[in-house]
Parts: sequence; structure tokens; C-alpha cells
Amino acid sequence: MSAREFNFDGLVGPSHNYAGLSFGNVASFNNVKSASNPKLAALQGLAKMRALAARGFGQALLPPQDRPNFRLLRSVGFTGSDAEVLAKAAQESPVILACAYSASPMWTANAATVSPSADSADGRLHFTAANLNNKLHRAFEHAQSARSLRAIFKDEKHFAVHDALPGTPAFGDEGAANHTRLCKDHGSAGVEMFVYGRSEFDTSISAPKKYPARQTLEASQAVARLHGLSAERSVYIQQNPDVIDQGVFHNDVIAVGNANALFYHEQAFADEAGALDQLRRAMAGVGADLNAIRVDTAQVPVADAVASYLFNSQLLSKDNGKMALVIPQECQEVASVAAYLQGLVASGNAIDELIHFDLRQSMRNGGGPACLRLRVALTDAEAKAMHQGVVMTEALYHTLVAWVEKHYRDRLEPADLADPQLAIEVHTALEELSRILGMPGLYDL
Ligand code: SUG
Repeated sequence: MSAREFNFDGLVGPSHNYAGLSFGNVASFNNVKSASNPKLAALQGLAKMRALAARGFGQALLPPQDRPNFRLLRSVGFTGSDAEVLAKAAQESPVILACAYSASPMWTANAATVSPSADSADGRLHFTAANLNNKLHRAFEHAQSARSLRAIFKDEKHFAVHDALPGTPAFGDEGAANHTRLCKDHGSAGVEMFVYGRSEFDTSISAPKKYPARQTLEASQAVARLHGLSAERSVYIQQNPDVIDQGVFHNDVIAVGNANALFYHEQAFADEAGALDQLRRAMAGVGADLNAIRVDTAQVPVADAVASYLFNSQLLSKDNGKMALVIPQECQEVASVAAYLQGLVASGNAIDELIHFDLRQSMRNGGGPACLRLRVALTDAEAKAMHQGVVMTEALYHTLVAWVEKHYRDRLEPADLADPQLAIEVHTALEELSRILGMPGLYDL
């Protein structure tokens, strides 16, 4: 069966702001309380979607979530009318108000883990919404993520959308950011590689000392069970705890894979040789040879990888049998990375093209090209069965640019979150968006 990969990018929501909510994510912490530009953020994301769609790559979007999250605010004791809830939260706990306003669902790599139908026991495409329970501002995303995914992938003959795992530390799950599928081609059975940062129950597994490990082994195993993956084609690899402590809060900040290629930093995994060995053996079972593209510390130190987001890139298969690496502009500005990339495309290996984008608004919160997208490999029948209103076209691009221009502010400071008008603006914008995308009732909870 042939299949095509679609990237579902998160459309940046109108409340995009810098609140420093993600301990362990260096960019989020460094930019705390600076002014954001939600309009520019959304336009930067749309420009990426448009350009990749125009190149013929499968491109779609996932809608933003309604903000502020009044359910969260009310559940922690802020009462009264909506305006009163906002005023009390702004006065008593601006940080909780910022959590309720976060536009973090834009990083759709964290929306869910996805297993294509070629990998699952029941021949359906499976999603498990990620509970994101490590961070208050993200721990509530899964309900709407599952809702949006069910609205797009409705047909239960083809698709299964599972609710998030229990929201407890033992099952900390960050979705596709710690999951990579390696295969011969997108339509045939592949090997699913789950990278975890710690284990709840196996005390022999070392954990980071400074920053949290957001993904547990137990969560990865649970997702594999829910998706009906075979044991021979599921590989569990421990992330190097030392790089988590250097700001690598998800595996997709230090490694990216596509088809049979794994582009990774030598320090990415706790046991590099063991990880490659496991992958090679599992991939032999699906007739694929691992193409391990290793970046040495001497070429690119971990700090430069984190600053540039070299590995938070998208690796996309092209018609010429080669791959393009979609990178953030910052990669051209960090000297070691720029030099490395020049050599990479000249090397004759699988990656023969660099496509770069200005995604600075998202990058300042620690979200690069790969964070902004959820990969879904779809057979022709599945691509036809999904909701078509989210597929990126030139027409949709222009409609959404006009919608952003109409509804989004070009400056948001922490104090603006107290403005009751902002809540009304966001809600009005999203109501109109649900009509544009042909998804009525998307935000009715
Ligand atoms: O979860 N940043 C996100 C960035 C997610 C990146 N995703 C992947 N690597 N796949 C996070 O840390 C910052 C929000 C703030 O500080 O306002 C934030 O949530």
C-alpha cells in the first residue's frame, strides 16, 4: 500500500505570548515576559505551510485552542463572571492566568503520538493525545487535541483517536516529539522508535539532575499497546540524561528521522551503540537499512544544537529519492551549524537540500519547525476520508492570512492578559475560524 506523509502544522493562536512557563526549555526561560507579536507568529507559521504545500509536500493544519482556559481558572478557585475571573486571576496569580492563555497547542508535535495503519494490528491509523502533564499550561491541551483530531479523523473504519494516558507522573507523555518512525517507505510497515527520559518504576535507569524528563518509558509502552504495535517493530531508547540537563527537553531537539535516515547528535542517547544496534535489528525485519547520519560534538557542540535548533528540523522525502532538511533561520547564524550544514548537503548523503524559514516568534518559546508539525502518513483512502477543510491550499492560505490580519494583535505584553477585551477577541476569531475550516462546533465544550 502506498502512503503519503502529511505534516499537520499548528496554526498559531491569537494569544501567543512569552510567559516563561517551561522549566528546562532554555528559550522559554530566556524570553520570559518579553513582548510577543501574535500576528507575526501566525504569519510566519502560515508562510512555512504555504511554501511546503507549494513544493508538493502533504500539508495540513491543526486549529488553535480557545483561550483563556476558563475551565482551568474556575477549577482553581477564581469565581464570578468571565470578567471577574480574569480580574481576580490577574491580581492574585498572573502566572496561572498566563497558563490559561498559553498558545502552546501550536506545537503540534506534542499533540499526539501517531502510528500509521501499516504498523497497527487492526490496520487503522492510531492517535493517542499526549497528556503533557509535566507543565501546568500544557496539561489541559489533550481534551481539545483529541476533539480536533476526532473532528478531522472521524471515520472509525480508518482511524482511532485514543484519549490521553492518565495525567500522572508515571505516564508523562509528550507525544510525537519523542517518537520517530523509521521505514523503507511511508506505506510499508515501519519501526517505531520511542525515546524516553526516565522510568517511574525501573530505578536502574538514570534520570536527569537539573531539568525534568518529560517522557516516561511507561508512557511510551502504553502508547505502543494502545496502537497495537508489534514488539519486534517497537524500539525503546533512553535519552541521554546529560543533554536533558543542557536544555534538550524533547528528543526532537537532538534527533530527527525520516524513512530510513536518522539524523542525530552523538550525545542524543544514553547508549548510542546500543540504540543503533536495536534499530538496525528491528529495521532488518522490515527490509530497511538504517542510514545513521551522526553529528559529532567536535562539529556541533550540544549548546549550539540547542541554540540553533539544528535537529528540530523536518526531514522530508522528495521525488528525486533525496531528502530536504527544513531548518529555522537560526541555523545559518550559529557558525558551527552553518559550516556543518554546508558540508552535509555537499556530502552526497541523503540530505541534498536545505529549506530555511524565519520562525523567530515560535523559536523564542523553544518551538522550531519540527515542534510546529505533527506527521501523519496517510494512504490514499485515508487521505480521502479525513476532513478536507484543514488541507493547505493557496486559497486557504490567503483566507487565513486575511483572518489573521483582521483578528490578531501585533503586540502582546504580560499585562495585556488582564484585558477582558482580549478574551472576547480570541473567542470571536476562533468562532470565525471554525466556519472557515468547515468545523462547526469545534470549540463548543
Ligand atoms: O513545551 N514551549 C513549548 C515548546 C514545545 C516544543 N515542542 C517540541 N520540541 N516538540 C514547551 O516547552 C513555552 C511557553 C511559554 O513559556 O510561554 C512553551 O510551552
